[in-house]
Amino acid sequence: MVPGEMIRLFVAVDLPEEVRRSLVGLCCGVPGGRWVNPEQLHLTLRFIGEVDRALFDRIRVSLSSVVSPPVTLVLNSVGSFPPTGPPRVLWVGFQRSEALVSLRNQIENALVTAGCEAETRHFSPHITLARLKDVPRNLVAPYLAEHAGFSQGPVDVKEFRLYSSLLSRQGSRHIVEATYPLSATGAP
Ligand code: 2AM
Repeated sequence: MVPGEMIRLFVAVDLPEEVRRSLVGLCCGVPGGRWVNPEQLHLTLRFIGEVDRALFDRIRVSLSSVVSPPVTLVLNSVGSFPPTGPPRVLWVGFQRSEALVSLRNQIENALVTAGCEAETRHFSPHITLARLKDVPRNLVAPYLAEHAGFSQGPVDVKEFRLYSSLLSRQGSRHIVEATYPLSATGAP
């Protein structure tokens, strides 16, 4: 990073190859959908946004204080957002996991300790499959009906990552900035 430059960050969980492969099977069937690149399918735990070098360094260090056992996730729904009006996002959702919420809360505390502003938005774990623009709800309904029975897992999550995101006209590129293991004992 050059001095004065800002970096766009988020914290996420990556998915095992076999899960991503099953998600790729969901990535078609809505005309006009901009489907996420299969390598970029992930579960965002916290979007941080643009930060400067000093805050970036504090975030990297602070996230290493997160102590959590591995988390088991079950993917169990396919939906769209927002609930009314034209749909903008197609997503896969998860069975509620207290362990995931606890991990997310620890990450939030670590980020606030580092100097980030607290997140006020509700945590709604999902994997974005596609972004939609001007796609009417009646084109999305058959897709949602077709995939209503989707489920995948359990999936063991053994680490989370700090990512940077480079935006360009071709789309975004995600770069792993740090990886944080989850361990039952708290030791790496
Ligand atoms: P999404 O999964 O809901 O699309 C990298 O861009 C990740 O950060 C994406 O997974 C995206 O969430 C999330 N993200 C991007 N911009 C965001 C914003 N303004 N608010 C919340 N999350 C955002």
